[in-house]
Amino acid sequence: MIAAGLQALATTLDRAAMDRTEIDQLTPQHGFTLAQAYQIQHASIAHRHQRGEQPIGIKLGFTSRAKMVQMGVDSLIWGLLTDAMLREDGGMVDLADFIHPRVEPEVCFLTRRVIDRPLTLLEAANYLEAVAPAMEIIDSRYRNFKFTLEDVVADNCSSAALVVGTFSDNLRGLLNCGVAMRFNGHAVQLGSTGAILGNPLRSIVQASQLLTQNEMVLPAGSLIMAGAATAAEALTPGLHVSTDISGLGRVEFFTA
Ligand code: OOG
Repeated sequence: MIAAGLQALATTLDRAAMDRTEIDQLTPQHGFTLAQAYQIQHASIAHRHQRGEQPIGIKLGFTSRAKMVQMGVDSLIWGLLTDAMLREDGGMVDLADFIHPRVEPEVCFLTRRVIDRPLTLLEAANYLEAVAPAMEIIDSRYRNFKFTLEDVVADNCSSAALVVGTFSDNLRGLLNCGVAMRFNGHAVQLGSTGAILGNPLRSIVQASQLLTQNEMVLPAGSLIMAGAATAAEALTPGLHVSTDISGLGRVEFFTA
């Protein structure tokens, strides 16, 4: 597919996100490669930057078996985060901002040093300032939340919003922390941080490799969302949504 075609698909996805309207999957009609899907993703996020949104970091997806099984996809993916996606810890999230939002429990890292080369697992913690419990709100722009790997990558990996809790420096205690996501106090997903690549610090290693392959540099002070520890849950209005991660604390929001 030629560059103009990729640009047109990027505009279609950006509009679907801005207008909160679902669209048909793109690959059946337009058939693009994974490398082209990332070009579409970057062109689509460039529209956001042109509107004044600031880059704040990156997210990884499908870093846990639970998520791969839920969505029928088996490769790690990554997307770009902007400041307009941030929601307040403890605040109200208006579901009118989304098409068919789902929430998933994650850990979020804050980087301390620029990441400009592939890191080893031993090095990863030295590049980090802090870690926080977090939740990601995903909102596929595709009808019925159904997609191929190429489709979801082009759609910035379903990124829609994120809520980040309080940062701490507990960076080396993340191997097997209990994760409990609750709706109105009832557990809806239970898991462990170990579900994220066996050790969430591996998401830093993966992120550093992906960035280097794409000749991108992640500035110090960036966020890295490590990917969901459990399957995602559909959001409805009137919920108090909380995630507790042992050793990291709680992150929460309300839906309207
Ligand atoms: C794609 C995004 C997956 C994760 O944490 O695994 C993801 C999706 O499920 O729509 O963000």
